[in-house]
Amino acid sequence: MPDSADAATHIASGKVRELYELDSERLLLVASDRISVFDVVLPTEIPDKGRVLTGLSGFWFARTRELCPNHLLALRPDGRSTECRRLEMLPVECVVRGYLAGSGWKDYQRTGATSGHALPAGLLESQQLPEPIFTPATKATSGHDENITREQAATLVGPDVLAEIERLSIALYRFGAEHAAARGIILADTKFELGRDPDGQLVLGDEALTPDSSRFWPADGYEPGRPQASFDKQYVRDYAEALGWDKTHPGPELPGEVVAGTRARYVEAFERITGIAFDAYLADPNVVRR
Ligand code: PZK
Repeated sequence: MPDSADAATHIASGKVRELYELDSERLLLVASDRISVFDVVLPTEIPDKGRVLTGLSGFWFARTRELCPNHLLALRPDGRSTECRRLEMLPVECVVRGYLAGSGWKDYQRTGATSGHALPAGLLESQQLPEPIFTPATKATSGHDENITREQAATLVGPDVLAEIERLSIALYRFGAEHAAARGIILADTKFELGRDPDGQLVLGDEALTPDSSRFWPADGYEPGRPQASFDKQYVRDYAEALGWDKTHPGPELPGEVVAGTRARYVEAFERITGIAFDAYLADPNVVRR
């Protein structure tokens, strides 16, 4: 357990994060340095990856609070732990897609639509959509996200809440994508998790607009008609594929140069997006909130 979670009760584990209870109203979200590729957590960690993701989320939370209130209370001095308000999370994952990738591209190829959004014919893989679209999902029993229809989402949260989380999600995505684009990063798609505070207000929780909750592509070299390089994980994917790994557990150990190159890409994403030196974040994580 991280020092910062001393005396806190562990309540959940994600693939690369841990969640602790601080008291009845507050949780501690701790981002590890674990990395998952092709849905498998590798045995080798990427130093500071958890700090980069925590700092990026803190940066976005500070800058989007007028668009949507969020759960952030404080960033701990370790740079990887977020104290947050405990929410009643909604059973719907709020995915926004600005580009056609992943399951959005798969659904489009099969049906010409994704989550009920009829799309123009002839779109290419990775192509920008005419407008960002909201494509809700749920955590399936497999632990994997599964796209659901608007009707299914409306059944889960009600039509009024669905309309509101769609509006909030698209506004947050547009803000993030515009900011990232100005810094040479395409935010292809992203997933938000919203919940309700004790007053019943909708609040943004979890991590937000990070490379683990989004597809970040370098704008440099972007070309529709093929899959795009991942800003953060491409060295790891290339290395793992070159090994002939079959993408099942356990994943391969990473050599030092792949670790160093990948860490550098995470730090570069942090510095490009925030405009803040990563060393300044390490010295005081709350620099991202000012
Ligand atoms: C919450 N998760 C996902 C994250 C895990 C699991 N503010 C909140 N209030 C209530 N619940 C959550 C949050 C947040 N964030 C988030 N599950 C519940 C998750 C990290 C590690 F194991």
